[in-house]
Amino acid sequence: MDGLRERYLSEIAAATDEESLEELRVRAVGRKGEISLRMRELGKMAPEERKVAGPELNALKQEITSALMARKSEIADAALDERLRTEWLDVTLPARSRPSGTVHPVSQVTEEVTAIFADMGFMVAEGPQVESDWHNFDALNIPAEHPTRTEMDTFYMSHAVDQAHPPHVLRTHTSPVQIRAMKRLGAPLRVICPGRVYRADYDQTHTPMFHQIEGLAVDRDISMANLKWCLEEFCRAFFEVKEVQLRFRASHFPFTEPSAEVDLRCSWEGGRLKVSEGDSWMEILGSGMVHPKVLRAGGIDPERWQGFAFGIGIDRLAMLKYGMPDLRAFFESDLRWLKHYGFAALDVPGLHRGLSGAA
Ligand code: 2NL
Repeated sequence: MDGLRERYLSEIAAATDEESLEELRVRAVGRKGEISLRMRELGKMAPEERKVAGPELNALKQEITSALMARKSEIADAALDERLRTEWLDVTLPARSRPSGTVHPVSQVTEEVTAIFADMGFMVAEGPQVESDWHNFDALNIPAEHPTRTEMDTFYMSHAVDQAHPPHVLRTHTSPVQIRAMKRLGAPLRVICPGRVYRADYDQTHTPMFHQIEGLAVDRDISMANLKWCLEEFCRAFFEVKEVQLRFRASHFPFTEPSAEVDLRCSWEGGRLKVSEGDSWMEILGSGMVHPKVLRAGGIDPERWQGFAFGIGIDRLAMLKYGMPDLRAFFESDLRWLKHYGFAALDVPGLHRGLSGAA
């Protein structure tokens, strides 16, 4: 018995981790452990012998069990000490002053415009940037011989001329997203579609990729009056002014009839835009009543439904609102420009507390 005691106590003292301690416990006092087997042999002993050996074995089992527990907490304490020694953190180090990335003005303005129209009940939809020419042109009543369809203006994905499979294009406007929305959701419908669009054009005021937002509202008796109210509300919210004055100028687009370009009254003082005062007019968007053929292409019966639509260039809107003079700088990824014109990442535009956070 003494030998047994010595052996286990020294093995327990020598153990350095929880696994070997557990292995020891099973071997000594587990159900099939050495001490348990000895206890089972008590039955075969003479009564006087058993009287001595029984309590002794019980005491030994207790002693080993508490030695195991004591050693176990020693090991845990040592492990914690080691973690405290190695895994420390200097909380007195100065914090980083602010995140260094910024939100691009195009993203900011996209968020602002979608927030305004979402507030008027428009849903936001997106679609592919590589489109079939049916979605980009035919469905929008743009005829096969229309000049915008030539490679002078449109980027084609392939030069293969195959009557059965006309090549896909980089979408030249976000209108195809609205065609898809009409087909998917039917009427009535209010949808706003922001995104990248592509045209083969590059000079001081044009980049081959730019950003557009188009809006579409289809209902039983929607009119130019509803369009005008929506656009006025939009301009008041976007430019963060009490009143605006809009001028509708007759125009032409294949996908709307009648069509109008919309100008906003403004003044330019010292190169800085002032909305709703002065004698200048600035063109901000194109709009009109959706052409019956376009409704039909979207699977909507033009005898029962009508709608208005508009298209806004986001990049130009951003230049106007935030006073950025050169469009090409938008896409040069110059860190100094991004820092200067970028927005704080956590200032999400919403109508509840001043659209751009400037108020
Ligand atoms: C512009 C002109 C416009 C539309 C876009 C549209 C879309 C559908 C049906 C009818 Cl699905 N129209 N979009 C309508 C009028 C003008 O954009 O000059 N944008 C900068």
